[in-house]
Amino acid sequence: MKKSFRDFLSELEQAGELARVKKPVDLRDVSALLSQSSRALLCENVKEYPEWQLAGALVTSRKRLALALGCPENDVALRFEQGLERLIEPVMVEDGPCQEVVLQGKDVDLTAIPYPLMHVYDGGPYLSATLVVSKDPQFGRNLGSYRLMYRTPTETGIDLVSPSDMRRYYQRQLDQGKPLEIAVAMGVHPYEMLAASYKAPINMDEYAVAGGLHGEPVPLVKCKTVDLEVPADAELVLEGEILPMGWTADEGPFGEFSQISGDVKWNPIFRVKCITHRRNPIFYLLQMPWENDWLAAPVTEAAGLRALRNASVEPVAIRAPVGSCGYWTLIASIRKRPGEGKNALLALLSVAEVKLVIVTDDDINIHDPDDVDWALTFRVQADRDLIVVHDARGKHIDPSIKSWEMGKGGLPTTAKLGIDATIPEGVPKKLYKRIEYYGQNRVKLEDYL
Ligand SMILES: Cc1cc2nc3c(=O)[nH]c(=O)nc-3n(C[C@H](O)[C@H](O)[C@H](O)COP(=O)(O)O)c2cc1C
Ligand SMILES: [Mn+2]
Repeated sequence: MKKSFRDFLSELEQAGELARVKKPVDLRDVSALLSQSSRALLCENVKEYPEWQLAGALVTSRKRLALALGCPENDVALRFEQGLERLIEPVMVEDGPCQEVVLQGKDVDLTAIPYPLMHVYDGGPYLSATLVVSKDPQFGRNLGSYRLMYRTPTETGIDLVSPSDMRRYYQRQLDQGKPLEIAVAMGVHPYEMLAASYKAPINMDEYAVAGGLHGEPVPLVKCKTVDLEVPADAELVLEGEILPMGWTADEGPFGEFSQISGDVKWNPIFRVKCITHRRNPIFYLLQMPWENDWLAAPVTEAAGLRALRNASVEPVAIRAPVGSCGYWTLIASIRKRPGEGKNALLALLSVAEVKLVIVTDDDINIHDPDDVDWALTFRVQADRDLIVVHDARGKHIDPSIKSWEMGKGGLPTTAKLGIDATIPEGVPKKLYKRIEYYGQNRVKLEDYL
């Protein structure tokens, strides 16, 4: 059986990485509780929402990310890449627990779902652990993760500013004055969250990526009111359409995955026609920035590995540091042939909106920031080893690109920097021979303690 969201919670608990909160919790206090917890939390008793439990802080450390992916901590990127290499198509099933309860018409009420205001200054409560399904007549089915801001009991905003497949799907409907149908599944396994946030080519169905990560097909059920399919084992699903109104409604502010309290944006509105969920569902509250950043890292890293291999450069390790939100920086070590430090920079700078890339040789442990600093210190000559790219695609929420100066719907650009911290061509490797201690292999400290 494919692993579900609940299976992941059990795995966390078995690894001692999940705490159960049994005392009744006021929804308004959940955000602070999650932010203080070193473990994942499952709130079993949410005041005024007797049907629901609430889970959060599930993937807020490398350890729990590795647990989600079932691999050692430093192998996360390689494990994700493996999943991408064995795409497995989903299967349709007749029914699933995500439709045990079906609410339509007057029963559609977003206030019945326990989702609190998360960050001070947010424009409203947000649904952020979303797997959003859509379809395009030409490009087929698509998954993405998109946040939804509460507006009314049947409407939310949707953040659809950055260039993405779904933004393009929506634009194509909008050009014909039509809405875009979407289904939003929440409480799905991290593999499905990762697949949704992976930037697959536009004509690729990301359910096959989720299948590849699971190693088996994802069972899907047909939605009740839209022509879309959602994971049968999801906790909660919203069905409806993004209205053909363009980027005209204010959405935000939101505590962004950049750690910054973001600005108001202009976005369309999502109208909910139907809500389905499990009996006694678990609501997944995904807070910014750490949970988003840890989920973003393997996606950025795997895209980097692919870019390197396409450029016929051999990667050894890669890391998207969580300090750069798992998104803006890539540090990679390679097995270099002459000139490939620069080839690697060019390949990695092409990944999404990555704006800083550091490339080292394979003797550098890129998971150790001190080792990276050492390479930067002794292998870089700034007049030779930097590449600066002007006016590449940027991302709004980076304040340094001044996107606030642009009008509604505008898309910003950014400069990109690559640093080749591999041993320069012509400098003998032996000049980097590290210190060895006399007797190092013979003498054992434990024999003396
Ligand atoms: C938790 C989470 C929340 C996200 N929220 C948004 C969002 O609100 N807006 C957005 O444009 N991208 C968001 N992303 C990134 C997109 O999901 C990502 O770019 C994805 O590849 C888009 O898929 P698509 O291009 O196939 O539509 C989020 C990612 C994660 C992991
Ligand atoms: Mn896509």
